[in-house]
Amino acid sequence: MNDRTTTASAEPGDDVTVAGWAHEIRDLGGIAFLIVRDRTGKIQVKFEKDAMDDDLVETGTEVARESVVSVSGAVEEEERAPTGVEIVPDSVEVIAPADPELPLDPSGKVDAELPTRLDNRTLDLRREEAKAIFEIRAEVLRSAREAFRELGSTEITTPKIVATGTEGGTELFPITYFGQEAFMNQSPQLFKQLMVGSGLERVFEIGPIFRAEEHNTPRHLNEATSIDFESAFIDHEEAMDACEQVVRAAYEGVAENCADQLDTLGYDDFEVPDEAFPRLTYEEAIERINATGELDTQLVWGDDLPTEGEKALGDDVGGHYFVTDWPSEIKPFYIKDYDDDAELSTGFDLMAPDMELVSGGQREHRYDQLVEGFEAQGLDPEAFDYYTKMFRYGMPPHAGWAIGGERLVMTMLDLPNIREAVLFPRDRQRLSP
Ligand code: ATP
Ligand code: AMO
Repeated sequence: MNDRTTTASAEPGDDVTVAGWAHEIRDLGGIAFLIVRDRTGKIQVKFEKDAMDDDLVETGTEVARESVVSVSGAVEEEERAPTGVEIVPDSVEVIAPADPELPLDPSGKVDAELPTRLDNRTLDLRREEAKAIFEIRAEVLRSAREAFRELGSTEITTPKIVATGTEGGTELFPITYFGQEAFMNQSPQLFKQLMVGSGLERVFEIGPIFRAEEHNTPRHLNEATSIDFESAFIDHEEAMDACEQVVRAAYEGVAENCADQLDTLGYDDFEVPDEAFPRLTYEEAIERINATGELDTQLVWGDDLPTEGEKALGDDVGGHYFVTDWPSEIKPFYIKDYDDDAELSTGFDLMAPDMELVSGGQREHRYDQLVEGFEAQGLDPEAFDYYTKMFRYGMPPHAGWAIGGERLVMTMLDLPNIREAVLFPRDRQRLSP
């Protein structure tokens, strides 16, 4: 198969072998066409029944759709062919026949429900639209990595089996680790912080996070991809600058390198956000939400922003925006409060625009205050000794954030369900494939 040509590179005058899937067969009587599809596109194979060997015609025109085939022959110019060229075959081989009963139609002519698609993801990803999402997702990760490199940060990978949680006790998946209780990690938070005190200073990680989320919603997963950044010697304002740079780079990468995929998905107006993302304080955010009149009860200081509130404010602002200066009590222990106001935290969220895309903040790097913060949130500082003790040996001021990778793709492409952006989603009902 090494002398195989892709369908996209078959040129008139060439003698080629293409291999791919039997996408469609059109039998018009005296003439029949087999459309072969591979990752680069499709090509028409022409069978003139009277002029060709019967076995060849039979193999090429009676093959079950979605079988894997290999076709050898001459490429000819043909303006009636969908791509302007076609293959006149001298051999057709069925390499792997498909069952004639397919669980879904990869040509996309018959719509399938999301659960059916997810149960048969391999077939689903033969559809151009589904495939385009994952090509775009790959470009998002590639351009994020490049932006992290421009920021001078080093890629790290941290353990996913851990002894303690960080993002709230109820959302942990417990596992048994050689007879000891352990958990799937909810966030690389503590490890990335430990790295800012190492010689690396500025790090990023793109990896899985695990959350036993209570709710089955279109924007929550139980296994998600976190795009984390953490840097020594920056404050929360600079962390927001870096966050904006990475999010923008992802949009730019997609705009520059995924024109075909955007076209397949029907986006003729894909826009890279051009304005700086506005930074609203939490206080301004609740005032503006209250002013929309969309909520039954008015929000007061200390309330978390409810989903309807986020939607109302997202409609009001219209694009990405940060919410800053949150009440300390609703942000995690590792976020630093303002030095002159212990009620006010340096934590921030980035909204996109009606869903949280990023959380971050400046971190508490002072040992005594960090330990007090654990106690205030009812956590046992002893259990986190592996983390806190490093704060006794020279931990610089630092800040960072995490972007939800699937939410980035979802909000960028306006996907109705986050599962569209995951190959094999994990949710309350779904543990396989
Ligand atoms: P039949 O006798 O059954 O009509 P035929 O061998 O006479 O078949 P044509 O009349 O040449 O075939 O073509 C049938 C249809 O296929 C026509 O609509 C024609 O436009 C189309 N067609 C013919 N050749 C090609 C080709 N190479 N690519 C795309 N369409 C083609
Ligand atoms: P947070 O818990 O807000 O912050 O998570 C960061 C981002 O990850 C995404 N996300 C999810 N996406 C899909 N399904 C989920 N269940 C899910 N949970 C989170 C969201 C969210 O904004 N340690 C902090 C980050 C930091 O401060 O650096 C953290 O994990 O897009």
